[in-house]
Amino acid sequence: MTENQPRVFPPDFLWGAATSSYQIEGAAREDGRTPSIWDTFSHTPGKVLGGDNGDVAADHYHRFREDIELMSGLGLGGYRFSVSWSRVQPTGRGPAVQRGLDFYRELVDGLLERGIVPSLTLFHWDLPQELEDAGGWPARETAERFADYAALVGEALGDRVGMWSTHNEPFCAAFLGYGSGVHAPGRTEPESVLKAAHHLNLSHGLATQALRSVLPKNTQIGITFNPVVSRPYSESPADKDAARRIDALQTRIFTDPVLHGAYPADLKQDTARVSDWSFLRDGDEATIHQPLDWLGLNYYTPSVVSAAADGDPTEGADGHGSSEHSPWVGSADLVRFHLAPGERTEMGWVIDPTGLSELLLRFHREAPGLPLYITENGGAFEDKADESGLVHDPDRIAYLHGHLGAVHDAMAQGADVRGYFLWSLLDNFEWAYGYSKRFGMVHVDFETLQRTPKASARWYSEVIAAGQLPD
Ligand code: GCO
Repeated sequence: MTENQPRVFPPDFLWGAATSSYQIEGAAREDGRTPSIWDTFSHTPGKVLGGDNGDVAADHYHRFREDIELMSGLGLGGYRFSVSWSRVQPTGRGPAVQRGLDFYRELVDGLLERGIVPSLTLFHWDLPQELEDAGGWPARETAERFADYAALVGEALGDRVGMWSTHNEPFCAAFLGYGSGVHAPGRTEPESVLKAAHHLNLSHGLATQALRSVLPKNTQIGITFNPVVSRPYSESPADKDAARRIDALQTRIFTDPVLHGAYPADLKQDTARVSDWSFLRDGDEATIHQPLDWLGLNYYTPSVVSAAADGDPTEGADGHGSSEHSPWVGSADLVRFHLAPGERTEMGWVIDPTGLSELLLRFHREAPGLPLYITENGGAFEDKADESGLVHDPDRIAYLHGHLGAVHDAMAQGADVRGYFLWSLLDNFEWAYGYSKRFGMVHVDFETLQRTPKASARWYSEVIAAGQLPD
């Protein structure tokens, strides 16, 4: 793109917004829904800031029609949501609960009536507690139960949903749930992390096969990752190797088997102290390596990594580049995360759109011909409302402007990017941070549950209508 040329997006570019079931639905015990691991975790004292939980959240379960009107009013072309497994299959086994499926049928029909493309994610971390009690993702059987669940949802919604994702960020489910313990179920077992990662991969392959057997042939099936943009703190060999380790542990542990059909050798070497990988059975990698129709990439911030000097505090990460004092698995004594200089969001994540271009171009090269979607990108900022209740959020607008510019840059270099889902449609339950961090382009008053579009929603709506970025 030469200077001063408008940054125009293709007319069929899918402009969307994203949410997830536990973060917005509420209705935690209605119509047959049973506790997920996030219900258990959020009700465990000390696990979530302020003791917040998703019992009510944004009450999307009861207000989804209002939310669809909001989306339509903003001119959104797509809505990425996830299905609550324990709402549609309460024990994680056996028959589906029709009232649970009916909610998603009504949601999808409402979206289609408004010309909004539903993008369905089967799993966004809210595992039925009963399956966790039986071992959770470290247990191979959970992968098999996931395939059954996928078939149930596929049979119920396959006639009206064309875009499916098996998982959202399996890294977080495995590493933060079973390693650092900052996410549900809050376990800190190094080998369980690797078993969970593998069984999440295996469940993706099994579920993709199950979906292919019940869905119309032209259905688009993908998966969503939050690959690390892992940058060495210096050019030293030790720091470069630390960046490689994190790339293996956070990204290639998922993308290599899914995209290329084998786990990376360096990962197995790096984790040999923790596991002999005997949980990996013959044929598993071939099962994981199912043909994909699209790849979802979530991006917020890059990571800066160095070798841990002696006595460095062991630092982990929350999956998006910031560091929290929590043990890594397999490399805890080998890497240190640094918070890069620069402006940062309320999450402490440095704002650096170049990482998004880098990520898109990496997978454009690594998986040529595979359509890419940014399935999450956005920022938490300290929102202030004026006397009329309108939130003026120039920081969020600047964040979105910069990152959409990075998307356009990558597309100008050949990346086949088909759409962008802003995180998030609504302020919502931000996991261990509870409701203290607001990512929504629509403000939610969690007392009254009133929705009020922020200035960023109007800005995004104008970008969608124009099909191009303002200068
Ligand atoms: C993730 C999850 C979202 C988060 C968002 C902000 O990417 O971690 O998919 O549920 O809320 O990313 O952290």
